[in-house]
Amino acid sequence: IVMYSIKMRASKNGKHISGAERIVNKDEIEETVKELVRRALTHENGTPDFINIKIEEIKEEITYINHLPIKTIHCKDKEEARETAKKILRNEGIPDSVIDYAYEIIDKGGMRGAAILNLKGERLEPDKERGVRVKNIDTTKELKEKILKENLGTERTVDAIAIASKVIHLGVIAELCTSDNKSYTTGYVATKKGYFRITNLKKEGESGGRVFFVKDDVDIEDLINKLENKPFIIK
Ligand code: PML
Repeated sequence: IVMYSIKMRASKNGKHISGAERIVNKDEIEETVKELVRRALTHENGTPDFINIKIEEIKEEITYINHLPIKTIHCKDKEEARETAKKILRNEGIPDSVIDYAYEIIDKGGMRGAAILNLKGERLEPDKERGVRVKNIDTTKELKEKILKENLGTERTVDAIAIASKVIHLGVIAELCTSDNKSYTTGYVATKKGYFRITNLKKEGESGGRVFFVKDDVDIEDLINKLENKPFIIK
């Protein structure tokens, strides 16, 4: 059946406030547009003066994959949380110096997308200010409900599990993420072993960001093209 991608982005005075996307069938378009407009208008970052809604038929075949298993690790403070994340990343063969560089990048904040680091610590994303944005993804209703009902995570987890599951499926070794929302201090590390939510991965008031760790011999153009354009539904 024909599926449609619906993307929303909202801004104020040219500054990004919120964005979201869905992949739905024709019958769900109207309702989904309504839901996304509501999301734009009620965002904690303020009321937008510009909302863009884009609806496109998806021509490419959609890949359906299972979500990474979700585990929450409770840490008492940022120090413990960072050490916990580091251990998980080390287990995937990522050198400490590269992990420290990733922490610098996410703490600096200000990127709309992700930085991409290889194991030598080289940054591979073409636009270092903006980073790479993972697009053309959605989760099934069932997965959304499961995460919220079973208290596996929050609304933010629902969006993040889609990104993490897609990037790991495409061969990214690991992802490190903290929220760009100043008051949301739970972050995560994702590897092929799972999506590990880590509490207190940053302090209240701090910036956030995303880093993807990739192999040195990665075909970066192909990877970025798939991260941005290859449609995935996470179930
Ligand atoms: C979690 O699962 O609670 C961590 C989600 C971090 C999401 C980052 C963001 O705000 O986009």
